[in-house]
Amino acid sequence: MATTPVLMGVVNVTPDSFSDGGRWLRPDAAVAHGLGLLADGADVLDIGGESTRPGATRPLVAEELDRVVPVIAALAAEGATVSVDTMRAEVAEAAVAAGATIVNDVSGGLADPRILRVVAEAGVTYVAMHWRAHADQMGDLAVYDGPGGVVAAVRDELAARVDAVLAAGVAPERLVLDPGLGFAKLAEHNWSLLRDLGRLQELGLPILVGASRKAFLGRLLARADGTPRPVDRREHAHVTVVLHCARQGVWGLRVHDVRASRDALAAYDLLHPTEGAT
Ligand code: PMM
Repeated sequence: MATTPVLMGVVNVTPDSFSDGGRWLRPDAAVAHGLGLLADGADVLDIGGESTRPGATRPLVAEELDRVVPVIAALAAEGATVSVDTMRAEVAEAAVAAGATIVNDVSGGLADPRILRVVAEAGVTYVAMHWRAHADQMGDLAVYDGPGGVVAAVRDELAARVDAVLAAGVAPERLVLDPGLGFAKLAEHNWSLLRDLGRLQELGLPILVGASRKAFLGRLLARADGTPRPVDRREHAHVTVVLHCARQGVWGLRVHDVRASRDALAAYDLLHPTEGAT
């Protein structure tokens, strides 16, 4: 029996994230945004200081630390459950010291393998996302022509990360997997992964999905001339993805508009009581 997914509200403390870059760059603006997401019903706040938009260049470690640590400290002090969205061991370490209890690593430990030891030693939850390369190279790697296509490839590549994460000493009950929608993936790959979430769940671990505001939704809703629907006008399609994921029994959803997903899940839980609420 499925339970209502955890809603992870996104706080991007970056100048250039594709969905909300620059809006919450000042610490006080980021903290206020996080508090607003909590009021809207977020279970977790995911604080990130590095944009992973296709083609993005990486911030210096010091810049990333300056962006996220004060925001994490302030939101953890308010009682929020805080996740840090980072690929760097040094940032994960500082974030945990500031109060983060989840490390959300879009590289699944590939970008900076020491992050796995940091997570193991801290005893925090680890989200390992499917990833092939940094943002400046991932576009060339959206190729899945082996048997079973994208779903088999993502499952097998995630299974290899699970082995590495567990070998580093992270407890299995602290591990969450994520298919990494939009990371080295074309729109058709994202839709295939969403349709076949059950294949990823065969790995026996909770699944987090981040579809919110992504380009594949903009393409789905494009104008007749091919112009993608702007980032802030993709929410109806996204909420449908959210309900689909809830039906598949995902553990969590990483979303920008917490209120929209929370409201939709409230109605969904009443309509599907046998699958629903905890
Ligand atoms: N997507 C983005 C950033 N972090 N983390 C996880 N676990 N899963 C995702 O799909 C994911 C992520 C990129 O989106 P954003 O720029 O809107 O934050």
